[in-house]
Amino acid sequence: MKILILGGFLGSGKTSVLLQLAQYLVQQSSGSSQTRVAIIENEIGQIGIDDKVLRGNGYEVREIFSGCVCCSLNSDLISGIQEIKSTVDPDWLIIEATGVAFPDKIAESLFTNLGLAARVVTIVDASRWQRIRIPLANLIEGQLNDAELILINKTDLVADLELMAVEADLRNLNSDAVIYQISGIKPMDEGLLKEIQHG
Ligand SMILES: Nc1nc2c(ncn2[C@@H]2O[C@H](COP(=O)(O)OP(=O)(O)OP(=O)(O)O)[C@@H](O)[C@H]2O)c(=O)[nH]1
Ligand SMILES: [Mg+2]
Repeated sequence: MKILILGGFLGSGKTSVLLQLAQYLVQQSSGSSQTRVAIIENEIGQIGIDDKVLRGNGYEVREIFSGCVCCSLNSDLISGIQEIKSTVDPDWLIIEATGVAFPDKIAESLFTNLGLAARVVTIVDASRWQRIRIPLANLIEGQLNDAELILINKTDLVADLELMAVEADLRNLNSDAVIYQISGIKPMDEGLLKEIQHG
């Protein structure tokens, strides 16, 4: 079971990316062996995904609700993941973290509690970056920790010069990650989807 954690601030585009990625992974299935993708929506408030749409498309959907960001959310997640592993045991598990979670902490907790390795992909809303960068510095910077991929989203809403500034800022905060610019409302580049698939 390959595990991917999608992190990023509220409304940054996690669900938009997740749906495209899940669809891509299912479509990559070869011959008789269908690639099975399970999704965990670790939401605080609204459910971002209509599970009725997803069923019948080869997805397994899991929704976990919690009012608490750190502890109870974490324990719900861990037991939810354990259950998915022992029942569905999908090829892929994609976890959409809440917009106020630290995805690296989730990865750490998965490893400590279940011995499972997870990769972190963090999505950044370019159109709101300048506004939240300083006021939410702890959260924003923490969400970039250990991200192997950073997707700068909503590039359609931002001028090139501002995008360059956002990317430079991100590069300062995480010098190891591969950074892509995307627009979650458009079809994602196949090269990027492959990169996420193969790491
Ligand atoms: N203009 C524009 N809108 C986008 C883009 N990506 C996502 N959106 C819109 O932004 C809103 C939030 O996108 P989601 O994919 O739901 O974001 P999210 O991170 O899952 O949001 P939460 O789960 O609520 O934290 C939706 O209305 C999307 O249609 C983009 O690249 N450009
Ligand atoms: Mg969402």
